[in-house]
Amino acid sequence: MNEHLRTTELRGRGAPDRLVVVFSDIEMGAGGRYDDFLRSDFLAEIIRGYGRDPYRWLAVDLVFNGDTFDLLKTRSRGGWPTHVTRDIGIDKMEQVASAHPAFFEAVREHLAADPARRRAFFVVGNHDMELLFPEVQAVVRDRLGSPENVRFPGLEVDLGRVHIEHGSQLDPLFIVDPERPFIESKAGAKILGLSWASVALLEVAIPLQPLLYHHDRLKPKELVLELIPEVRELLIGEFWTYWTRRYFRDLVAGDPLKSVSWTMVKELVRRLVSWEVDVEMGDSLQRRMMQSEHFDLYLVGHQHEPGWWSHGQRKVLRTGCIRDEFMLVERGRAQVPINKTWAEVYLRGDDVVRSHLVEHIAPERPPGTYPASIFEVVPEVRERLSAQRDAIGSQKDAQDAQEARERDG
Ligand SMILES: [Mn+2]
Repeated sequence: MNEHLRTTELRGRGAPDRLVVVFSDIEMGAGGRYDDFLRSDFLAEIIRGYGRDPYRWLAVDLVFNGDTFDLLKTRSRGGWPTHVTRDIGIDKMEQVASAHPAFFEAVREHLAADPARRRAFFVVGNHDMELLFPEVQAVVRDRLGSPENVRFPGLEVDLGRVHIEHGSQLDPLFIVDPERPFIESKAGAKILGLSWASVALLEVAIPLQPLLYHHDRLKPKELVLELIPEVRELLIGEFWTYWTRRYFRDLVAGDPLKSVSWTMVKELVRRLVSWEVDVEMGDSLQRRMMQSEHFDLYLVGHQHEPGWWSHGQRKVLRTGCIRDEFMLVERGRAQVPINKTWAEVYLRGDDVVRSHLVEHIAPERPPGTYPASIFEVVPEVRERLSAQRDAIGSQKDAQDAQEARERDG
């Protein structure tokens, strides 16, 4: 038959029968000033809203798309162990759950009010990889009243023609082997197979939490480092000590591939601190979206910056974070809370009818849970810097001199 005589069916979508609400990077911690999202009562109210008009006529799925819990920054066993066993995972999850009863209460009520048409999904991110342990999942499920409709799909989930993943698997710093999430320690324990960047954060950056907990929430990162250059110097020095120590360990073990330079450490710190993953992440998802008609919508988080890319009826939505972040203005004289964004996706069967980002003004962070000035850390940072110089000084000076020679020559 002549192709040109074939009809092209006009396929409308009709009214939605399901709403999928997607939150990422809530990063609830163990409470107190180091907790990056204290206002779970605010989030609880948002969740309750999805059980009321005009949504209650729809099936409503809640998807927590990674870094829901900030287990990475939660202390256990008096520090931040890099060998994360099941028991350490349980301990951290219990601490976070105890600090955020309002969140668990709201999700629990949401599911219980219409169990046949409501589900909650917890996708794993790089701050809550512990959720891969069934026993850590059990802690969450238990706090939600152990309903059937709480799901732990792992690193990604597809709901109809919607693909959802946190985004850390698209980030070379945080990618883990999905086939091998657990590894065995020398002592024979089952531990999380953390990425090298997560290990470096646990060993170097997170222990600086008492000093820099709030600076980590500020944007733009480059301005923070420009206003307090001592912070950049401290970070580079700490990572330098860390990488060179590891370098010498591996050198003794005879690994010829390991070599570290001051320039390389500076580059690593720049990547870790200023979070420039935009290009790689955005590109790969956009390519998939444009090249395949398998999914109508791709949802991603991780980068703490909302984004929207479309190609006709298909799109990529990047949700911003729910954790508290602030925009530094007037050379550090003021900080403005950054609005929260998440995604709403309306489906009919497996097809996406429409989707969009929702923006909400940030709830107030309780007084006393952030420093009065971002500059108040300067004296202590300077003190640590001079201790650091004493420890690594000659080595670092030699590298600097070498680099200067290379530049000039
Ligand atoms: Mn993340």
